[in-house]
Amino acid sequence: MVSSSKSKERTILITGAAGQIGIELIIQLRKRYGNKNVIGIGRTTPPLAVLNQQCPGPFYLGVDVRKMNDLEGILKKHKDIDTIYHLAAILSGEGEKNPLQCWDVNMNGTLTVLEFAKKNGISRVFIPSSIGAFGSDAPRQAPQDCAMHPSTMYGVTKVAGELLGDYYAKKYGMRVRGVRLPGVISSEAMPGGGTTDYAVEIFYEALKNGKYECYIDADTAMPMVYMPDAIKAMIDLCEFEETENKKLTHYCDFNVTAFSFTPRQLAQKIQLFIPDFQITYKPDFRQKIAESWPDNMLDTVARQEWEWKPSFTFEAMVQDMIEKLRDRKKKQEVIILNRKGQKKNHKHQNYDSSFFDPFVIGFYFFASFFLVSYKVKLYFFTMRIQAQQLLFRQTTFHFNISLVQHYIHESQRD
Ligand code: AKB
Repeated sequence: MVSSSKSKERTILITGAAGQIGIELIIQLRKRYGNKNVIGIGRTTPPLAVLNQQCPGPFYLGVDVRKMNDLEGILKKHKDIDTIYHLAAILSGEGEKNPLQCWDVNMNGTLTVLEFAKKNGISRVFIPSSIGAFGSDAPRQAPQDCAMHPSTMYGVTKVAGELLGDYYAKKYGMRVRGVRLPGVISSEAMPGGGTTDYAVEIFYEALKNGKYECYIDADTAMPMVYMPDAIKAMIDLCEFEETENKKLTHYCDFNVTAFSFTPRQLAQKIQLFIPDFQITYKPDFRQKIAESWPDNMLDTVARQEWEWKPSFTFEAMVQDMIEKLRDRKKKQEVIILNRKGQKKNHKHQNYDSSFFDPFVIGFYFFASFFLVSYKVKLYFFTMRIQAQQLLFRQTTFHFNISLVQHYIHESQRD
């Protein structure tokens, strides 16, 4: 699926590797360079079960990209790291809820990763930017080069991230590259905290409940790309070898997109597969963010300079998403034998396939066993305490009686 062929051995570090893009990038890179040569890191979220099912390999949790020591700790274990895909970031919607945290994670994370790479001779660094880098003064069809005045903290960090990457490329001769991604639609991991997330959620809700309440207005257009193409863009640009005749004129800010649509247009395409699907609209704070972004991006420079070309059209993406999610839903049918030994099909509503992993089932089994035995132990413990209390009360009672008897006896003697 990625057009350029594997040319060299690599050892690759991916930050934010359990995220929406990270999980699919790590799978593709492991298929290409070998499981043990692609190292995933994240802070708190463990990767989906699909990663271990398809390509098990090194993955470290509890690594903070803002901390040089954390990154050096990983380098001590994997000395040959020569490439970094830095995906750890807080997205636009979440960033507006907590702008300072967004600045901290996105800026200090990017700066630390670049410094870490420079200090340790890791010359290839890929840092994705976003449509969010544009502001409302950009043309509705945003060209490659125009004034960048974003109105979100996420956008501010994306423009600054592009400039920082360019700086390290020019000043230190490092191979820092990046694309401005539009909304990314994917069938594996859910996005989290973005403005374009609706374009993924809608598929899950359409298949699960037949309806969706959209937080973006019916006619607000945003550019989008399907995950396989987004991954292809990232790997292709990172791998692109410049020659005398083919030089890149940009580093970290290539516009890349596949199509643009509104929620209404997406709902109409979904209705071709699920005719009863209903969409309603209840715009929230993300509507303002969406309005401040261009309707589309012009990616002619990426197409000319490193031959970027998406393979999924809007229609093909919708069909593929529906097929993939339907297929996943089918595989999650739990087959339960009834008393007569006949099969009974129960559709499981949860899309997270990890729920049915043998490992997870084992975990549930042991957890229930421990809970039950703990409860039984607690029951006997309470019974014992109650028995002891009874014994104590009885002893005190007898003691008191004998005391009274003693006094009566003494007073009679007197
Ligand atoms: C977001 O919505 O914040 C991201 C993006 C377009 O960068 N998906």
